[in-house]
Amino acid sequence: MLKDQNYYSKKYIKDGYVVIKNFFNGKEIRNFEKNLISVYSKFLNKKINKKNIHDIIQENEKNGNFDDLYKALKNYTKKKPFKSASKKLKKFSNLLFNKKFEPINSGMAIGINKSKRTSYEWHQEKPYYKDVSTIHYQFPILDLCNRSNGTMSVLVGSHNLGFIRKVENHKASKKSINSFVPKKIKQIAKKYPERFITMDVKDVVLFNENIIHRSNNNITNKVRFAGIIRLVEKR
Ligand SMILES: O=C(O)CCC(=O)C(=O)O
Ligand SMILES: [Fe+2]
Repeated sequence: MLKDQNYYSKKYIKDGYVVIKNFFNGKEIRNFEKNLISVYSKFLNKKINKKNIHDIIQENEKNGNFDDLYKALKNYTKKKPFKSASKKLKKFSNLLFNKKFEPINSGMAIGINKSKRTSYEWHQEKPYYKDVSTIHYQFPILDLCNRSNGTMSVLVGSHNLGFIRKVENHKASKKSINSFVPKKIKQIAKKYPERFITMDVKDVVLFNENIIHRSNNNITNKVRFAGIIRLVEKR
C-alpha cells in the first residue's frame, strides 16, 4: 500500500513534512464527499451537488453569510469520515514514530477565489498548541490541491527553528482567520525555500508543528477543500 516507513520518517525529519500518496481508499473519499454535500446542503439551505457546491459557497462568501459557512464547516469536521480518518491516521502515526498519538482536533481549510478571509499567512501550528507535542495532517476533499487553487506552501526545513515565540497576530476582520505570523518572517523566508504541497485526492501531507506554512491565492473558480486532522502525543 505505502512506501516504507523509513522513507516517510526520514523525509519528515529532514524537510518538516512529507506527502503520503494514496493513503485513503475510494470508499473513504466517497464518504468525505457525501457528507460534505449533505452537511452543506443542510446549513446553506440549498440542494447542493458536486458541481454546484463551488458557486453556492462563493455566493455565500460574497453575500457575507460567514456564520452559516462556519457552522457548516464546523459540523462537517465532526462527522464520521473525520472520525474514521483520525483513527487510521492515529494507527499510521503510532507505527511511524513508535509513539502513542490521539486525535486532538479536526478541521478544514477552505480556499475561495477572491477571498482572503479564510486564508492563513505564514505561521507555525505551535502557538495554537503550546504545551503539547502535535503532528498535523491535511488532505484534499472533492478535488486535488495544487498551486492554482491555493494549496498550502511550506518553508522547507523551517521546523528546525523550533517554536518561534515572537509572533504578531494578523486578523483582517472579526470573522477572518487569525494567523500568528513570526516577527522575523521576512528574513526567515529568504533562508528557507518555499514549496507548494500538491496532492491528488487520496493523498495526505504530514507536517511538523514547527514548520512555517501558509495558504495561497485560489485563482480557479472552484473552492479548495482540504481536510485537517491533528494528533497529540500521549504522555
Ligand atoms: O491549507 C491552508 O490553507 C492552510 C492550512 C493550515 O494552516 C493548516 O492546515 O494548519
Ligand atoms: Fe496551519
